[in-house]
Amino acid sequence: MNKLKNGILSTILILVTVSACTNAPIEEENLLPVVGEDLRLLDNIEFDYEHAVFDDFSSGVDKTRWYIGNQAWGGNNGGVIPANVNYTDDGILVLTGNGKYYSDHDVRGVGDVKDGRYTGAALVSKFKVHTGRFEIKMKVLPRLGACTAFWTYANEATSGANHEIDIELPGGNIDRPISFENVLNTNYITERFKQSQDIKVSSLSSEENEVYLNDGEFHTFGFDWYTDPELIIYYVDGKISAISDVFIPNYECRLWFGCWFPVSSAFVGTANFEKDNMYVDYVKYLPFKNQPYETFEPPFSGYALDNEYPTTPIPVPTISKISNGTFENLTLQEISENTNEIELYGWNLTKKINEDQPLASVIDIVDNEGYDHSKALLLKDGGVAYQNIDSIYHNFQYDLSFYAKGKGRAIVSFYGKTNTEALFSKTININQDELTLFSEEFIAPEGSQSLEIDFDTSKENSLLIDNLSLIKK
Ligand SMILES: [Ca+2]
Repeated sequence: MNKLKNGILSTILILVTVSACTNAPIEEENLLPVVGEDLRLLDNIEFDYEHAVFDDFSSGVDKTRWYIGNQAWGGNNGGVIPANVNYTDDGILVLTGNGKYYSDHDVRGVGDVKDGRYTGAALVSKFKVHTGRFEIKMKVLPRLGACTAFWTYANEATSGANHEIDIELPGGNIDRPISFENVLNTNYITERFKQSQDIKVSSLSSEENEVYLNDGEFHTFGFDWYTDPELIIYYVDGKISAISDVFIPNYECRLWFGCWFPVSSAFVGTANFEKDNMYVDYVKYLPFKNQPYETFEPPFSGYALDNEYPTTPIPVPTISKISNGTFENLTLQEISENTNEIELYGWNLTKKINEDQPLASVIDIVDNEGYDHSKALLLKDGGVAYQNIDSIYHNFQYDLSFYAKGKGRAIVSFYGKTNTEALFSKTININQDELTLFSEEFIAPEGSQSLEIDFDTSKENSLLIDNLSLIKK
């Protein structure tokens, strides 16, 4: 490996020397690409179009091409499961992640968490891959705590070889804060020998445009994997995001992509959400000709049966960023006398500081009084409910709606890196005899990282709330 690395360095030195002697302009195509440039192939590299793979999932998941993962890795999660794999009429693959506040219990995990929380979805290639260009066009799962990833993987237990190239989001676990402004590019040859690069994508352009990779748009992510010279060139939307020339894999492997829930919050944060999706437009693999690799049969087990593949398309899902806004699956357990705040599947239920009544007297989940005789949240005499939503950035636009009855307030606040002072706040006063629909539009101000919605009521008033939704436009 060092030999090849030195080879690259001496090539650069020779070019610099020659140009210095002749005073001629450096011919760009002879130099290695650099971070921030547009993606291009190294000189004298050709694609092997005959063995290329392109899948736009227009008719769902092709059984001849893909395994659907049904397995878990790491701990404290529910793994990746076939029930979380779907596709839409217009050929978009929908990979669902159920977070910490998932309350439906209509899917079951295959990891050590069984109740459906922390379950993701992944596809794994039945075909083997080696060097070449790997590309995915996707919308990332837009919340912290779920890792959206596109990776090659070959693990050999006997030798300890772990040949892996990863694109992972959100980034920021090295440079902080964890956010969708960053992407993580990592390559391994063993679990220990790896290079991980954490890139703020806006830094790739001199124009300093803000880039938030969870902005609801499709983005293209990929890497060119060379073994001669040993080099991986990672890119986002056609711009080179990172280059690695150490720990370059050379085993044949499988191509994976999906979303999953890492045990450590230090990696991609905490999954403080109910449900959200990753969407995949296409996956592309263009092998390179004449690049050496080790033939290898990557062991693989833990996948869906043929009858577990999705068979009918689903409509494009609408995801509310508010967890459990219908209150249907929520039940209040007995609240002890001196408890002042409880957390219930995304909702923080508390009371005003000067309220002397016990918490159980000022908050409740009530049957039959909500929208269409469903469950609803009841606050009275200083009862307070609030919920935080992460990964909300400058200029993101939302439609907020909810039903309310009674007297109280809703306050929507946008926060930056700390939750001490709001960047922008709006109060919606509620005073209704009947359950009434409230709707508001919001645009996140500059510096936003999160949003909080608070409901409160005052002494001798009560407020009933149901069907909250916050939809990103
Ligand atoms: Ca309800």
